Amino acid sequence: MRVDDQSSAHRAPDRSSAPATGHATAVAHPNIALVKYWGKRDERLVVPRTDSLSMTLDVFPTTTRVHLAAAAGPDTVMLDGAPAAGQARRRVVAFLELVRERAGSARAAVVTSENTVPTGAGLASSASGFAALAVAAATAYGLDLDATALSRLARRGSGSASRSLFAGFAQWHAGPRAASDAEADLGSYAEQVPVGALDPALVIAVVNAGPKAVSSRAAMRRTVETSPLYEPWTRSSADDLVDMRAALVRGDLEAVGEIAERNALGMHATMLAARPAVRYLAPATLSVLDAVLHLRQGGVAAYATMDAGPNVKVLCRRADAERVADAVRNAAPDAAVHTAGPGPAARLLDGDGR
Ligand code: 2P0
Repeated sequence: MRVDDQSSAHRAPDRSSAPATGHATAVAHPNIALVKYWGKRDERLVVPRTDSLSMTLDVFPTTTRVHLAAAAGPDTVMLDGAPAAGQARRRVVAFLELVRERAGSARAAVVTSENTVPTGAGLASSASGFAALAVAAATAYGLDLDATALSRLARRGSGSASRSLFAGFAQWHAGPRAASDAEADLGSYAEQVPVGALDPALVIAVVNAGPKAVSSRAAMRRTVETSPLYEPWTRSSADDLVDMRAALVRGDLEAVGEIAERNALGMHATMLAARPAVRYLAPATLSVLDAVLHLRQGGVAAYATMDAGPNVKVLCRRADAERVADAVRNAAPDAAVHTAGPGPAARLLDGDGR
């Protein structure tokens, strides 16, 4: 299966001759937003306040298997070899409930998910996780969904997961202000965006792989409710989105990087102004930001973006990635440094619907 063949990549396989066993395995990659998602319009439906735009990575895939039990009962959720507990388990079970409701099924599921990204490190394991779960669960429960419908479904698990369905670059639409829940749900999905000649790399500096002190879900809620900088950021982010799409089509890496960096710093400014402040940036983060400035002063196109954590992702040309990685290692000697390029769409590895 070709990774860029999005029309067929997500469809359940032909079940006409297969036994109805109810199982599927899917793989998805994380994505890093260049125009950020920060704040919801609807918490339950996970509809965002603004559009966002991301690059899917070719590293840190999540592989998720869903196997249906014969009857109703408690779901089993295994994350990285251990039973999921608390909030992590509740989110997966709530997602399965949504799929069961749509499929008209009561069967319990056994979910086994293996991450290769450090969980909770601001590297979007929830994006790859819920994208892979959406593809695997939809297939196992016999829903025949196209990429757009899978994107909407993945969104309900975690907003950024809506973008991980797609290869390369994807825009997640907030959708129009809607009169009903059904309309709001339909209007909010991601789709792949066209890109000109661009050979980008993201050099990822993991300065702290531990779990974050404040979840992004709680942090964005606090920002929306209390930050006086939030509304102005949503307006400038709408402009950033338009500029970003144009820069991507032109293949203008400098412009893509400048827009991504200003959008991310603006997002962090909204959090710093929340009450109480949400501060994810650590001393090592700022050291890497200094190194990025220094690279630019030396003529290397390098631009930083940070998510809900202290880690830094530096956008650059692939040809400059080694040099950028060396500069990052010098600036943050304790950081683990990875280099990623644009990655593939989420896809089904195997599966038979119920
Ligand atoms: C993003 N982040 O656009 C932004 C930038 C973090 C900072 O999407 O509540 O885990 O599950 O929808 O998707 C992280 O938030 O939040 C995120 P929920 P999610 O990538």
